This record gives sequence, C-alpha cells and structure tokens, in this order.
Amino acid sequence: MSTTDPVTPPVQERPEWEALAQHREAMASETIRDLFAADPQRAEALTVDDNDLVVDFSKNIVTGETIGLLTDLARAVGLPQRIDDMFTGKPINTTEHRSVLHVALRASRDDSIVVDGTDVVPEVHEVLDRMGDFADSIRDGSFTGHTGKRIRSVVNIGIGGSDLGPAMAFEALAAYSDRDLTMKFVSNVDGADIDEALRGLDPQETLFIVCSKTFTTLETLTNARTARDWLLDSLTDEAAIGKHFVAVSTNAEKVAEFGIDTANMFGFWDWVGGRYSMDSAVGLSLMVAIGRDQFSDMLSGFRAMDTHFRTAPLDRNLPVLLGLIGIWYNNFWNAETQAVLPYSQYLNRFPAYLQQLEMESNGKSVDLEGRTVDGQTGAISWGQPGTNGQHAFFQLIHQGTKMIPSDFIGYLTPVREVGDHHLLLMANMFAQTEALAFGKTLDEVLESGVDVDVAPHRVFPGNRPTTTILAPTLTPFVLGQLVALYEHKVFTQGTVWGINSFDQWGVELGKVLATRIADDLSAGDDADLDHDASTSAAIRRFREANR
Ligand code: G6Q
Repeated sequence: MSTTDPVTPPVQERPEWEALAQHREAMASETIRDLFAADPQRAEALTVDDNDLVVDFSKNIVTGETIGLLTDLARAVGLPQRIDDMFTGKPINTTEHRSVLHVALRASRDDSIVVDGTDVVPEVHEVLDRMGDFADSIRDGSFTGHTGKRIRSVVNIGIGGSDLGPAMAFEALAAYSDRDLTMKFVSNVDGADIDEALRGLDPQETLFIVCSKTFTTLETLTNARTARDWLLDSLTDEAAIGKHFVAVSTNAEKVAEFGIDTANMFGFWDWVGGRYSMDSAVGLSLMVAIGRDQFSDMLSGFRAMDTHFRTAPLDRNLPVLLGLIGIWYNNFWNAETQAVLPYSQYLNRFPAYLQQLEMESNGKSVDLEGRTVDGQTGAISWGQPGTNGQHAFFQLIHQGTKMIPSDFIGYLTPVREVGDHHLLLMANMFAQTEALAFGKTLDEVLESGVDVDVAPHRVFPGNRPTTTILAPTLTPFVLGQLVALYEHKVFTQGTVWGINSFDQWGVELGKVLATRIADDLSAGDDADLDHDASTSAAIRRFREANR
C-alpha cells in the first residue's frame, strides 16, 4: 500500500455493520417457529438453486430484511469488485504478491485469463491433457512398471492442500472409480502412515505420485524417501524410479534434485493456493482413479458455481448467502463454531477438507491494512457424516448452551440403491433440521404424557439454525459445485472481514521450530538445549528413551 492509497475503514466502523447490530437487537425475540408461522411463503422465498444444488436457508434466524442488510454490507466492502478482481487475475493475495486464480483451473478451453501478459488458460489445458493421457495409460495398462507389469496401486504422497483435496474427492467419488486400482493417500510424517499404506502392495505394480507445490515439505519428502527405499529394496535398479515415481509440483529444480525426471512432472502455478488446488495437477491421483471424463465433469461443476458466483445477484448468490449468514452468526450472535454434516458416507472426509479451507483461509487476526482486527474472523469448522453424529455430539447442538449453525448436505437419490437405506438416511436428515428449528415446547412435552419432573429435560428449545443443501445425487459435477460453493463462501467472508484468505503464515513458525528441535533430538545426551524448561524436559525424555 502506498501512503496515498485511501485507508479502508475496519468493517465494524461501517454504518452497514451498525445497522446489522441494531437489527440483531430487534431479532433477539424472534424464533424460527414464529418466522415460519408468520410467512407461508418463507421456505420458497429463502430457497435458492443453481444447476444441481438447491439450498434452503429458511431454517435460519433471518428475514428478508436481514438478507438486505447483509448484502448492503457486502456491497459496502466492495465484494462485487473483489470477485471481479479475483476472476481477472489481480494480485489480491497481497502478502504474497500473487494472483488468486484457482478459477482458471476449471476455465473452458476457449476462455482467456491473462496474468502478467500471459494467457494462463492454454497452459492449464496443456497440463490437463497430459494428465488425461497419463491417467488413460495407467487405466488401460499401457503404462507399465520397471519389470513390465501393469500398475495396480497408486500412492499419493502429500500433505495439507496436497493431500486433503484428492483424498476427500477420491472417497467422495469412489463409486465412479476403477475398482481394480488400489488408491492410497499418505500424508503424516508418522511412519505408521506409510508403513500401513505399503503393506500388501507389490513394488512392481505400485506408482507413487509425490505431490508438493514447493517440494520442500518435510513430511512429504520424508515419506517420498521412505517410498523410494521401499521400492529399491525390491527392484534394486535406480532406473526403476523413472517408472514408479511421478511428481506434481511448481518446483522443477527440487523435483530433479529428489531424483524424479522432470519429464514425469505435472506442473501448476504459484497463483494456486494449496487448499484451492484439488482441481489442478494435485488431483492427478483422483483423475487416475475416476478417469479424465469424470474429472472433466467435476471441473464443469466447479465452473458452474464460478459462473453463478460471478453473475448471480448478491441476494440470490449461494456462496455469498452462505458466507454472509455465517458472518451473521459469527459476529452478531457470537456463534464460535459451525458444523458441516453431510448425510453421505462418501463425504466422510468433506468436513476435514473444509476445516483446512475455512480455518487456514480465514483464521487471521490482521487485516489487509496491517491492523489487528477488531472482532471475530473465521469460525471453527467441524463435522462428521450423519447419521453417526446423531448418536454422538448432536445432543449438544439440540439442547446445549451454544449456538452451532449447521449445514446439512444430502442427496435425493443414492449413488447406488441398497435396500431402504437411503430413505432412512434422508428421513433422519430432514428430521434433524426440523427438530433443530422447531424444537418441542414444555406444553408439547407434557401433552405427550411425560412426567412433570422429567418434562424440562425433554424440552427442545429449537431455534437452532440450519441450512439444507440438496442435490439429485452425488456426481463428479455435484462435488465440483459443492467445493466451489465453499471456496467462494470463504472468499466472501474474508472480503467482509477485510483479511487475506489466501496466505497461511500461521503454519510457518511450527515448521521452523520442528527443524531446530529435530537437530536437538538427534544430538548427544549432553548437547546444550536452548528452549523453555518444559520443552527441554520433553527433549531430554526423548533422548533418554532413544539412547
Ligand atoms: C495450503 C497450505 C498447506 C500446503 C502444505 C503442503 O493452502 O499451504 O496445507 O498445501 O503445507 O505444501 P506443499 O504442497 O508445498 O508440500
């Protein structure tokens, strides 16, 4: 920022924020129950659809006025301009001086997005085409390992953004995958992860995809070295590396240094953040599993949501509404967490994926002007698939003292019919959102014949906000739409809070300290330690145990 740039006021100082604070006071006595009773059109008015997604916001503590005030706020902070800046490649990741162009990863072949004088779309499609050819060759058996055997197991080695996306999406789309291929995802530096993953695999039939944007990440390189040793233990010939290792990275030099031929490298670009990269070459393992056509369907789903985000009016815009309603609870109702509850076993890893997307992006306390933010930013995001959660933590959502706005995600038809399971699954999902919104009053409990002493315990206060997201079924297209929905939700929120959703300096300190402590752990018993007393004691215990 130059000294002549106008200073953007903190969002809390805007009149639109104050208007929301006053509206919150007025809403204090409203209940979802009353809002529904007062307006028979409510469900319809607060439901928005786009392509395959239908999102019902009506079971939230909002009115038309709330949405109006929230969208006024979004306009006041310049959200439409920020969206345009992102899609046109402006360097909005100001702390890393980069464009933020994950949307270019799913641009159509005939689109054009120019960054520093270069149209990046042809490069994106060149990599996608190479990935497609490679995936085809694994799937049809024309690519063989060092001893001529076809590849039957693929191990993705990566962590964070180079793991969570492909691992989540592979599980989500397992029904569309080639079941003859065994897919594994190794991320943790805990040796147990790779040790368990490699059990039962035949080195002659195993391909490793080492996925690392920087190719300097300790966990990934340690796992990749272990994988290389495992392979060479049995195949003995260094030349085997070329047939069993490929890399996904932006850093050709480091890839070559590791010993992987850069001809076997699939590139991406510094304008793709790790947690926004599952639709880049980072998705190679997914593409091998589901094939290039289904991967392309997934990209179409992403693109459909991008178009919606860019063109729909703010008050009918799914990511904008999801983001703004999240801010309504986070900042005006003091909700500290938000749950994501997919009623789909295939989406088992989706909450973990979103945890990184949301919390690494918006877990910031310094704004774009370099000021400490005044008020809350990113909410804690968590969840589990239903119905499992119902038998565990749902008690607290129903009757606890905290407000936990929850997104329920479900499908009208199952990917594969298994008896009446799907009907029961969805009956549970709909029942939960109904119970959370409308609860059960003391009168209703007493009317049902419950003893007076126990009755208070059986009351459900209701008025617990939920958003229901439905799709026809879980397809690659729907998954793409869903991921892009949350990507743009995160961007909407970051824009309102005035923070940079695309850096992650908070993960750096731990990395630096871990490298230093690794040296301390391997030093001799008497080597000096320069840490606090607690950390030094832990290091000594470790040294003693590993003497
Ligand atoms: C994501 C983060 C982080 C990153 C990992 C792996 O946005 O930057 O999760 O993806 O640290 O980094 P590499 O891909 O460079 O190994």
